[in-house]
Amino acid sequence: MPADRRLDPLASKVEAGERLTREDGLLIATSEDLLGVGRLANLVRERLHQDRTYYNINRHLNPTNVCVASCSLCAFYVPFRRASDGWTYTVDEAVRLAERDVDPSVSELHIVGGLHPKLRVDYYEELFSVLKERFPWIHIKALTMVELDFIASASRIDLDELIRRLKAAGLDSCPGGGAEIFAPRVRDVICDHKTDAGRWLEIAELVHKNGLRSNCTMLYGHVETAEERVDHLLALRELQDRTGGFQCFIPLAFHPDNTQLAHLPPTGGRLDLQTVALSRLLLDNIAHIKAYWIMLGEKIAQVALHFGADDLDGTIVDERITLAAGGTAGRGMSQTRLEQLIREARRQPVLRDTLYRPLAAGG
Ligand code: V47
Repeated sequence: MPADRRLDPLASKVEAGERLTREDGLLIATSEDLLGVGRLANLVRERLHQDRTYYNINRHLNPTNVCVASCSLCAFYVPFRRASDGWTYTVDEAVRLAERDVDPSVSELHIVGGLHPKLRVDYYEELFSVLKERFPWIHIKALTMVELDFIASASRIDLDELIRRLKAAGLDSCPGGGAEIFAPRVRDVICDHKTDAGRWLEIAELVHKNGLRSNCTMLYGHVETAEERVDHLLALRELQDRTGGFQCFIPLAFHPDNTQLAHLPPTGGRLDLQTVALSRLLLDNIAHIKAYWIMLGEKIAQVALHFGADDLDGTIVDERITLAAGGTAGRGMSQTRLEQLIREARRQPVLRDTLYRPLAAGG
């Protein structure tokens, strides 16, 4: 693979800490020189975090897979008219599942699910407050911008009120899902009828204004172009300039199995690594880039620690979204294995909480 000399001017910019442009982004996204791109992203990663690589001890909880959105990208949902084929937990059932999975070492519950018209604000208020009562130390990272949008309208309240009430009940931050790709052309194909890009960004801004941090994501490797990937990242960068509320970006590798887009091939390691690097280089105002091992697989996630990523996500245990779409990485990983992967990559593991504060290891 010959070195791409067109990256040379970018190297000077990256070394000087200058912001990259849309054209720079396009060059990075389309360059044949994967290692050249990776080297640049690694410079930024090491400037920000040296060898540190973050992970957490977390658990996932999906209160329902019943969803009115029917996105073609998704293998997780059951449509509302076939609700009995899916699951919708009562608050008691959801708390029992959490009791099965949570022990004192777990610092975060990641709670997301389908858009179920009967699960309104009072359900989530009760769920979060009972979970907080039961596990007072736990950080509740729950509900994407798309879910917040839906719950507010199903509950006939405005988003400000929804966020205030959920926060009072125990919501601590929001995950980054549902952003997909912002381009309307792509949304029409992969997630028609869902909260659009402008609204996703507006709600993220509102979440940040209400004092909650959130993450952000991009689902890549389906029908989007390199331009659409770059523009998605630039829209996130622009919002972050205004709010500073995103703490982490997660590139999500599309898994086609059992979706309406099952004819598409899964992503390859090259696109995975180039997208991690592109994200690190363009998102100069977001501190952390997560190589989500469940979607990337252990090995690509590990190598991504040299292509711009500084976080592997967590121990997880019961992940259902990727599993439904043919994910083969497994559903959970031990703390020991996460640390092994990080050390074998010649990086230093740092056990963190959701807000990236280091925790004493050995839990
Ligand atoms: O919103 C759905 C995506 C997201 C598929 O914030 C799919 O820390 C691939 O957002 N193939 C959920 N992706 C996952 C997510 C996430 C994961 C880990 C950490 C955080 C965080 C957020 O997964 C969905 C959607 O964008 N998704 N179906 C699929 N077939």
